[in-house]
Amino acid sequence: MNIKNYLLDQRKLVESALEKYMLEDDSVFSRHIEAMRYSLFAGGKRVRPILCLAAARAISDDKINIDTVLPIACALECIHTYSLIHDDLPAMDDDELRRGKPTNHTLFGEAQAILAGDGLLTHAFEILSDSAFSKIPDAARLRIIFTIAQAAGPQGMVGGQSLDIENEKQEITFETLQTIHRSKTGALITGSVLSGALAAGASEEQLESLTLYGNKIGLAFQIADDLLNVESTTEQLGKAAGSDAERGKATYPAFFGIAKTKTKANNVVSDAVDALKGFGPEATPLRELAKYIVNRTR
Ligand code: GRG
Repeated sequence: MNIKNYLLDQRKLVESALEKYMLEDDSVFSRHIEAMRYSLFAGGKRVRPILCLAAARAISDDKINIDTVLPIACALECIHTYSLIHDDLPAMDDDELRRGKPTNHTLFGEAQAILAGDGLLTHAFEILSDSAFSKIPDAARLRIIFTIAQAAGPQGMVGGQSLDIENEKQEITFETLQTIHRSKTGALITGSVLSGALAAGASEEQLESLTLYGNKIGLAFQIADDLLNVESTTEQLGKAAGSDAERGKATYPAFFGIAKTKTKANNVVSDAVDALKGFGPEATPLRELAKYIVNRTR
């Protein structure tokens, strides 16, 4: 399998679905919608929606109608984009560059950027709960909504962000670092995998394996992000490089050094691939995505 071509293909699929499920900026709310669209279509890697689609295919490759999973994939990208807009605000990381472009608040102002994030988060749940968007049975849809809300909320991504901010410039234990990674970054990644699997009718046993897979790739993703922050340039990343050290953030490289961190990242990816041993060739994209997550260059 050629992961490069696969990613290009899947990104195209996600982009056109986002066009379908995102609002047009032609109403009285055009400034707000323009601000949401600006960040949503600024060229993200679309890792979370792609994981969601790949997990659905790993459960039911031959029977799944991917059109039923695309609204979920789009909702995940809306939530992820909101988190980036808010993360870049002066009150948080105060960044000027994201996805290679000026951050939302530098163009639209802080108030509109906060609202763009709020709008994207809320619109995600509008997409997920609108029965017109999806043919998934209501009981499964409710469980998907719960899974995503839990992943994005106070005991997931938002909680992790709070913990991260609370601990900035402080000596923290490795255990706290792991909790921050698991919640801030890992929760939405695992939620993306699980929501796709639920849409395809996964069994409890399959969900258990995919939870382990998601937790491992979530950790691998954050370790890779920490490494890129040290080793890449702002130009390559499309966001500020070297910012973790500047802010005195605890990271894997800060704890273990670069070489040991790379070994750890590769071990975590092997664990992720092992978690899929109960699956056949239909899970090949999930296995390749795990490797891509640590080998990516941005
Ligand atoms: C509720 C006020 C308020 C703020 C919430 C939750 C939150 C702000 C921020 C946390 C989100 C965050 C920055 C997580 C770190 C995860 C991470 C490495 C994000 C970058 O993801 P990529 O590399 O980005 O997938 P692209 O641009 O490719 O989509």
